Amino acid sequence: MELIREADCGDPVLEAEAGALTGFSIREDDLASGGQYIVVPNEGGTSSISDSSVARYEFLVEDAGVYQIECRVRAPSGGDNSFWVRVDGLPVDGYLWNTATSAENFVVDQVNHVTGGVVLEDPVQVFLESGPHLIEFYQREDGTGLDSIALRRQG
Ligand SMILES: [Ca+2]
Ligand SMILES: [Ca+2]
Ligand SMILES: [Ca+2]
Repeated sequence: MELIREADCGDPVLEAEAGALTGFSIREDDLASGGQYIVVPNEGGTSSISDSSVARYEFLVEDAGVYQIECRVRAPSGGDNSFWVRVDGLPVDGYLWNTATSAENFVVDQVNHVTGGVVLEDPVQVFLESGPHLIEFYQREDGTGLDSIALRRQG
């Protein structure tokens, strides 16, 4: 796992490219935070969670509380805009995060859980104790890009 830096607001932020990456491509982009982002390669999407296609991040939470997972994404279309996301291994099948899309730019979006058009949670909120936490992004649709990940404390 990689270093943790503090955002201006005090919430932890990680660059997507700084994670423990399996099966992702790293791309250079002047518009990306840190100059790079990761993307699911063509034909890299999968129909279920797989340990051969995952990006893992360890966050060190200082203050226990309810958090949202706010990310910068690069998702050009509805065919390039989803991951399964797990927090400390849960849910086992992952939150199905359908990200915001933009043809040209990186956009900020919070992890949600939308299955079969049904919104189960938007945004997902998780209670985190102080200490280390593992957040995993599993490939689902190829072409989906992830730039940075932040934990935003809600209370
Ligand atoms: Ca989609
Ligand atoms: Ca795609
Ligand atoms: Ca980045």
